[in-house]
Amino acid sequence: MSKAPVHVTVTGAAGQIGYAILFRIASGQLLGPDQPVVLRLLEIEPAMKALDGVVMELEDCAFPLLAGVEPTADLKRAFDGTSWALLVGSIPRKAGMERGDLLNVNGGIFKPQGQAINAHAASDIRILVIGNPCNTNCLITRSNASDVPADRWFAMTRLDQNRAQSQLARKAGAPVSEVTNVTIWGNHSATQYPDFANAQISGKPAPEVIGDADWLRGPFIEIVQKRGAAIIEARGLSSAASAANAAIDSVNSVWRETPKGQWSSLAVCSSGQYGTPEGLQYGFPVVADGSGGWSVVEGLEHDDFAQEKLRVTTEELVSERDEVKALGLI
Ligand code: NAX
Repeated sequence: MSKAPVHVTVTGAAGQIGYAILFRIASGQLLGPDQPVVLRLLEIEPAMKALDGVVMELEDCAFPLLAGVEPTADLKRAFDGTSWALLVGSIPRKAGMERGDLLNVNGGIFKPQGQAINAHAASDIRILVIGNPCNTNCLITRSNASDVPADRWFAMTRLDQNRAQSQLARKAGAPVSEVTNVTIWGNHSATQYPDFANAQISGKPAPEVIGDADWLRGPFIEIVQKRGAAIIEARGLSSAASAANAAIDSVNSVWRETPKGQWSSLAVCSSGQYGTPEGLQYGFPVVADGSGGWSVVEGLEHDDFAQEKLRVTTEELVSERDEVKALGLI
C-alpha cells in the first residue's frame, strides 16, 4: 500500500444504508481500487451494539484496503481528520409529523454535526448528505460549518437520476448505459423535476427516441418521484442498497472526471444558476474536472412545462429554508 489512507466518516452506520455501503467503501468502490481507507462510523448509543456487529463483519472480510475502523458515538472522534463525510443518519418523516417538526428534529442532528465537521475534519473535507430531507439537512450542516467552502457540500439526488435513467432505458428498449444527461432539478422530494427533455439516449434527445410526450410528462415523472414510496410499499422498508449505490456514484462523480459531453445530478450550493435563489442546496447538472473541481452546466433550455416544475420545487426549498431559519438552525 503506497498511498496514505483517506478517512471516511459514515453516520447512521448501523442502519440499512450503512450496512449496504460500508463493505463497498472498504472494497475500494468509493475512492478507487488503490486507495486505502479508514472508516469512522458514527452512531447513537442505543445502536452501538449493532454497530459492533457490523465492525466484526468488516474485519471478517479482510479487505486489503481497510486500514482501520473507528466506531463511535462521539462527534469529535467521528469527524477527526476526515476527508469525506457521508451523512446518512437522520430521522425520516413519520406519519402525522409536520414538516416543521421534521426539520426541527433533524436540526438537532445536523447542526452539531456541522459544528463538529468545522472543528475537526481535514482541510480537504467534502460532505455528501443522504439523510432526508437531504437538501435542507445539507443546508443546516453547511450553515454551521462556516470554515468549509460552499463547493464542498453535496446532497444526494443521484438515486433519482439512476431511477430516471432506468425508466427511460426500459421505455426506449435501450441499454441503461445509453441513457445519459439526466438531471434531477431542485429538491430530493416529490417536487423534484426529472428532466427528460435534456436527457439523451444513444446521443439523441430522449423525447425524440421515446416519441411519447404524454408518458414523459405524466407517468415517467410520477414513477420517479414516487419510486421511494413504491419500494417501501413492496419491501416494507425504504430503499437501502440502491441508495448506497447512488451514494457511491455521487462521490465518484465528484472526484472522477465527468465523461466529455455528459453530466450527473448533485444538489450543490446555488450561486444563482438558472435564476435559483443563492445559497439553496439545489439539484443541478454538474460536471467534475477530475481534480476536485466541479461546475454547474449552464445554458440548458427549459420550456414552459419545465419552468413550472422548477418553480414548484424551488418554492418548496425556499419554504424549507425559511422554516429552518425561523427555528434558528441556520
Ligand atoms: P435506518 O433507520 O436504517 O438507519 C438510520 C441510522 O441512523 C440508525 O441506525 C440510527 O441509529 C442512526 N442515527 C439516528 N440519529 C443519529 C445521529 N444523531 N447520529 C448518528 N446516527 C444516527 O435508515 P436508512 O434506511 O439507513 O436511511 C437513512 C436515511 O437516508 C433516512 O433519512 C432516509 O430517509 C434517507 N434516504 C435518502 C435517500 C436519498 O436519495 N437522498 C434515499 C434512501 C433513504 O430513504
